[in-house]
Amino acid sequence: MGMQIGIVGKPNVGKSTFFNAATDANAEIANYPFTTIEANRGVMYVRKPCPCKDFDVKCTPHNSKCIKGTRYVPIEAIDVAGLVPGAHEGRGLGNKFLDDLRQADALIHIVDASGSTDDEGNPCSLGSYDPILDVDFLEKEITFWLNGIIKKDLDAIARRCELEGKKIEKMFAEKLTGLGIKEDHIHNAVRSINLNTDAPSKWTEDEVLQLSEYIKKISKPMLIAFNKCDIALDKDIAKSLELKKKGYVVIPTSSEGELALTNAAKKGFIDYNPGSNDFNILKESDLSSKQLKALKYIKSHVLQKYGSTGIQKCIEEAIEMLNLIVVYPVEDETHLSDKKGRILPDAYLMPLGSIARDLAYKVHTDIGDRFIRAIDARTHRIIGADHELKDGDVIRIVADS
Ligand SMILES: Nc1nc2c(ncn2[C@@H]2O[C@H](COP(=O)(O)OP(=O)(O)OP(=O)(O)O)[C@@H](O)[C@H]2O)c(=O)[nH]1
Ligand SMILES: [Mg+2]
Repeated sequence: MGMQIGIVGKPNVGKSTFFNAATDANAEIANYPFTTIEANRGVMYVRKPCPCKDFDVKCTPHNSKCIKGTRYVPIEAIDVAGLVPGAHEGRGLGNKFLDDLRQADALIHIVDASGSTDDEGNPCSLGSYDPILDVDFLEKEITFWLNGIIKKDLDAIARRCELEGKKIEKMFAEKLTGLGIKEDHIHNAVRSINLNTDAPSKWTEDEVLQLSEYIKKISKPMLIAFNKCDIALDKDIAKSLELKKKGYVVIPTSSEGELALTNAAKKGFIDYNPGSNDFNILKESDLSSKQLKALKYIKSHVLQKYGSTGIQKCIEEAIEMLNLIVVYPVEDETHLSDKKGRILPDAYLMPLGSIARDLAYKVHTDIGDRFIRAIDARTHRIIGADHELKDGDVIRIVADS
């Protein structure tokens, strides 16, 4: 299963706009809360230097794209319904929508930095709502949601631990695998909070909440997209400093700007690459004065002011936060091809620390089970199952037939 990034936030902040701008999808966008009810899924792309350059070959990507030597590696995005204060208790569209985030490996929290939506996502006048408030509320909702999941299982788990002598870390990890939690995560949490593993039924509410907080930090790392930066007042954008001081990564974004630019590029009006700090107008005569004005506004109020629309930067920061590397499996290390003769066909995102055997399992369970050895196509060296992979590795797996 691949990696997934959740796009979260209160209603009407631009989650679906961000999602459409980042993915190529066409989710509904509107200026009122709860436009999105069912989650939208799509594919975003992370940019990496394609190994085709180093090997001086022409690649034929299959699961990804290569444009002028830059590989666009896929990662799934999920755009969920807006969350309001009390969502974990079922307020707004509530709990089910938090459950859409179970599989997410990281979260991009879309905040309306322009302060033009209130705590429930209703439109209000520009700059009248403090965007900082959104951050604390969302953290709380996610912690309480996880706390609910943990508490629900705790009684049964505690009983079995105490009666049958089962290990609490192991049982919890099994319960929470769907959240990407591993046994050593729980082990570290239990140690740092100083929980008594022999008597989990005696853990206090507060201790369980601390455990939830800890689990949230490791299982749902979050970065903040300070969205609507195209209209946000400088006094509100400046508040990102407060958040940075607290340790958050904050990126100013204009999802609407990115969407406008990618649409204009698709129609051939402009030459623009996502992530770039500029674009060229190709056919000025084809543009209405309104369109021209909008493009110029994005150039001066977004690209020149913030260096980009921020969308690509968010995706890349999320990958950074997750410590992911990109690895290219091939079946023939001389031609760098698969059975069908495609050159450097697939690019996989994997956690830093992954070993050759992990890659084999990612290609196919069967290949993992029958792993004999691997070959590093860059060095032609034979590597073993436990060899740690590096970013950009091109690897042939040899499996027993
Ligand atoms: N100025 C500006 N407006 C934006 C931006 N991003 C989104 N909007 C506007 O904000 C409103 C809400 O956008 P959506 O993408 O539907 O927001 P959402 O968070 O998905 O909303 P729900 O699905 O209702 O929770 C729309 O009117 C968008 O056009 C932005 O970067 N700048
Ligand atoms: Mg939406």
